[in-house]
Formats: sequence, structure tokens, C-alpha cells
Amino acid sequence: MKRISLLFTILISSFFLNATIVYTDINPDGTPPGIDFNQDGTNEFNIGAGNANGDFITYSANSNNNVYAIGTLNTQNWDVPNCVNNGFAIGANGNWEGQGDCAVNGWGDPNPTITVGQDEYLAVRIDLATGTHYGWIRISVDANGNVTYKDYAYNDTPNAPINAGATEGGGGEEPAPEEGGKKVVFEEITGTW
Ligand SMILES: [Ca+2]
Ligand SMILES: [Ca+2]
Repeated sequence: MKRISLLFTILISSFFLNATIVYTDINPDGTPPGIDFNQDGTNEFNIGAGNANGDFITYSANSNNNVYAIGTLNTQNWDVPNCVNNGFAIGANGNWEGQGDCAVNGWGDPNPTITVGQDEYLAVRIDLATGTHYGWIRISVDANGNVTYKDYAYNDTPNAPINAGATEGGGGEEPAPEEGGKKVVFEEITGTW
């Protein structure tokens, strides 16, 4: 029974690893010119400096690329990202109101979703050749509003959620059987027995 459980665990782990989160470390941490999630030479987000180093990002090249923002065009908080905590499920239900650019530190005003000196996550949506994907960018902001970029990742399964900070395993909830994943695993296990 133990062996079966172990096999089960390995198969589950293998499956979710295959679900694949594409992770990129920024090394050393700092302010790269942009974020290229799939490493194809085209940045999904470009990083610039306004009030402080690396404090705004733009992504007008693709209209579906976006950042989870605090507000909407109507509330005028549309261009301030709503930074999320580690483990936050980033998916289709996010407030995708970044509208082409975002000031990470709130255009010089404090971004209320950021704690100075603490890891924060930008929740992002990107369009790649394979479809719409969800991802995160880990940053920290100092007392002067300078932004340090640390690493980033996206789920290579289109439309599938990712947990902020997740680097493997799909990062979201267990997929429903009709969505593919779990069903396949159980079929494999049945076949093995
Ligand atoms: Ca790219
Ligand atoms: Ca790093």
C-alpha cells in the first residue's frame, strides 16, 4: 500500500511538473529593460523610470497584456498595480485594468498595496502565440520608490491560473477532471495497476 501511495505521489508530482510554470530568475536583482516571459526576444513588458528607478512598466505592444490594477479608468486608479501576496491565485477574474502602463509606486504617491522593503508580486496577463497566460513578477520597492525586480514566471497552459510566487506545479487549484489534468493521471494509474 505504501508503494502504491508513493507511486501515486510521484505520478501526481510528475504530472503537475509537466503542467509547467516557466520561471526566469533576474540575476542579479535589479532593473532589467523589460520582462520577456517566454525568452523569445520580445518583451511582454518594458520597464522605465519616471519618479524613481524602474518605477513604471509599459505593455502597449499587445492589447491583451495587462496588470492587475487597483481601480478602473472611471476611478482613476487604473494605472496603479494592485500588488498581491505570495500564493494569491492569479487568473481570469483579476481586475485587468492596467490600460497600457502602470506606475508600480503610484506615480510618486505611495502605492497602498506595497509594503516598503517587502517582496510584492505584480499579477500579470500576457498574450503569447499559444494564447492568454497568467503570470507574476516579484519586486520590492524601497523608501524612495525605487523598484528592484527579482524574478518572474507564467503558467504555460493557456488560461490556467498561477499562484503568485509559484515556480512549479501549475500553482493553482487542482484542475477539474474535465479540464484534462487529473483525469489523465487517474487513467495512467489505473493502467499501471
Ligand atoms: Ca516574449
Ligand atoms: Ca533574482
